Amino acid sequence: MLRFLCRDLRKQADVDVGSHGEYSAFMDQCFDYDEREYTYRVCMFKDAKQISKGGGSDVTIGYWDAWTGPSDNKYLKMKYANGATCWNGPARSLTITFQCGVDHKIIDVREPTRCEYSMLFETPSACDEKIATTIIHPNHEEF
Ligand code: MAN
Repeated sequence: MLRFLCRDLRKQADVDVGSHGEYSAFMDQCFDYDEREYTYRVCMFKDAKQISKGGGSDVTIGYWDAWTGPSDNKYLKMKYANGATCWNGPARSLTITFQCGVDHKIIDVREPTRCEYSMLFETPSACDEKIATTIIHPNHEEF
């Protein structure tokens, strides 16, 4: 029992949940988005799936990989990679872009390039960096 607890704690400690822990609320959370053909489900820091509404088995579109935002805003994007391989194509992958908003929810899912999915996700966690900057450095001129 204790061994399992330790393992879970270690697993959580290994995950990068933001420079101020702002994405810790995502731990063990899954989110769904329905579109015409599929439901997309992302389980944060774990995997992402494309679930067919017309039956058929779920397709994994990626496993948790890394934060991939630009160097000055690393926590803007995250990537799920090495999903089920497309016929004649690459392994499926998903990039999530976060935007500051009131709720934790998926706003949109697209497949701009075949088997490369992109998701727009609204969350208060993405507002944190700006807030922290304002509080810690209220007046940049002083520095
Ligand atoms: C399935 C889905 C699509 C993908 C094709 C590629 O139909 O996973 O999103 O483009 O396979 O063959």
